[in-house]
Amino acid sequence: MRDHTVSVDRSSTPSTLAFAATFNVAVPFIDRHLDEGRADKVAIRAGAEDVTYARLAANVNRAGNALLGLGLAPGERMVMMVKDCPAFFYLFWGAIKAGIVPVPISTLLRAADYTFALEDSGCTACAYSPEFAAEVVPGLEAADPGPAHRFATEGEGTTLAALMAGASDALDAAAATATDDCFWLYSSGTTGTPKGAVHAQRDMVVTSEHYGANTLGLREDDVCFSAAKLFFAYGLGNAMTFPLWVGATAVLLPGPPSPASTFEVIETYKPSVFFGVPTLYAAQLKALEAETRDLASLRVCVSAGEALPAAIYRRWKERVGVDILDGIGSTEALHIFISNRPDDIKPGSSGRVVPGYRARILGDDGEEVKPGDSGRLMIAGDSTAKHYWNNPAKTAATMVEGWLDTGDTYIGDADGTYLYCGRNDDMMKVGGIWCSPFEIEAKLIEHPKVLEAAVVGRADADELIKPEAFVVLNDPAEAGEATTEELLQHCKRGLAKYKYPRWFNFVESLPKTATGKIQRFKLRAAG
Ligand code: 3UK
Repeated sequence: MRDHTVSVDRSSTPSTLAFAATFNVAVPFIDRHLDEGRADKVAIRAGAEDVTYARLAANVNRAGNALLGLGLAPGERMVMMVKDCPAFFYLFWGAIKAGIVPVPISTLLRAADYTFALEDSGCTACAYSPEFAAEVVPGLEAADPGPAHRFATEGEGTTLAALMAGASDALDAAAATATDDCFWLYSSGTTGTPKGAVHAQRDMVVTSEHYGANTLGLREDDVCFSAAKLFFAYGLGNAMTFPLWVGATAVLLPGPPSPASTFEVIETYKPSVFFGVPTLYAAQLKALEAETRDLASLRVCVSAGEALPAAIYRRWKERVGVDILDGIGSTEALHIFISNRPDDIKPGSSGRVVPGYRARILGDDGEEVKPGDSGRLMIAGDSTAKHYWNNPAKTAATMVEGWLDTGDTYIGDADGTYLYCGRNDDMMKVGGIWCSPFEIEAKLIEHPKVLEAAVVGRADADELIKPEAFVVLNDPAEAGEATTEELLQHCKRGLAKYKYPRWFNFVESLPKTATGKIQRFKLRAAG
């Protein structure tokens, strides 16, 4: 086999992947397209800029040479706080091709978070979009030791753009193997200090083939648009590795995703696949009540990050005429490992295990539970992180003999589908029975007055845990006793007796992480 190639056999499911002994993943994702005749095809569309596969490959080489020219050595880390734009691709793939380990970080963080990541990663370089300088620069100044090299992607002085302008557009791929360290992503979950999940060269191939190509059925003529940003494992797959893997086109939105900004992109660039999160779909549906938008280019939509309530799936299907495929993924697994499929959808569920992955649901005794019973979801597959950087205790607690503990509680149905119940520590025991906050939230969201809901356990006067609801109404003016009574009756009608919320709080918004996950622990603490 030629160096840096991967052979893909799709005659069986899952596809069989065979990696050359010397394998640098930048070659099949970037350079392969020139051999396959896609030099003039547009790989990236961002604002007014279209980047062809030929230009992408040349700029990846320039960025890689620029990093080597600074003196970065193979294996060293480069932290990047970069918006969704072509430079993200150049830096990320240029680093990988040169043997340097890129570490994309959320661009929504504060200076102290950046200081932590810069110190924890022991990086020797940091690249950032000038838009984020107000938090990144103080974060860099406080880092001890900070990286030797720091530069903005564009603007005044020594920038990536300036370094690339003086760099050669030819670069040989650094030697590596399929299981060597390739890039990291910080995982924060809903609580706790971020942990660097170390991913191998092969991991992006595995997710792009098993989920992107085979589950979503992405093709060369698709145009992918992700509201989730590239720094998030979900966005990294959606808007970069999946389209690149099949020779398709990615559309980027550099700014924040809102109903207006995402509709604008869809109407202008006519993507065929859209990737969002449940909160955004809910907000988009609300906006569509007041305005009409042309979303006819979409053939399928994807939701991940948190569970998609069945009511949102149905409303979207009714109004937009397109399915939303819910799937669960994680930073540690790199992308989605249980999912609905275009031809196989069970609204309100996460769907089935993606071929190429394995799943088990364990009870408190560590044994697999029966179908219909809830337990801890463990998964295994070839894209899971090797370990957490510099954190053997967390690694040992989460990654056990090839299995990854997701931290989620799930029910496996006898029909092979998986039902999300909540994070392990969000589950409530009500009247001695485990009760899923998500089930009650999904019931509340069915009600036409409800935009979003979160449910937590709270002790009543007898110190017994009962569900408490936090509700965001479509029209805040309807908060009050009459609506409380309506929601109460709605829940009593549709849920097992013990599950209806005993308290209702009307709130303006729910506490969420940067990636859109409800922070139920904050609501518990607020009580
Ligand atoms: C939760 C879901 C129910 C779940 C991610 C797609 O979200 C991603 O990664 P994170 O590391 O969080 C992982 C945790 O998020 N979750 C994600 N998707 C769903 N819960 N239904 C879902 N569909 O608690 C999981 O453990 O931020 C999502 C692809 C790549 C990703 N990294």
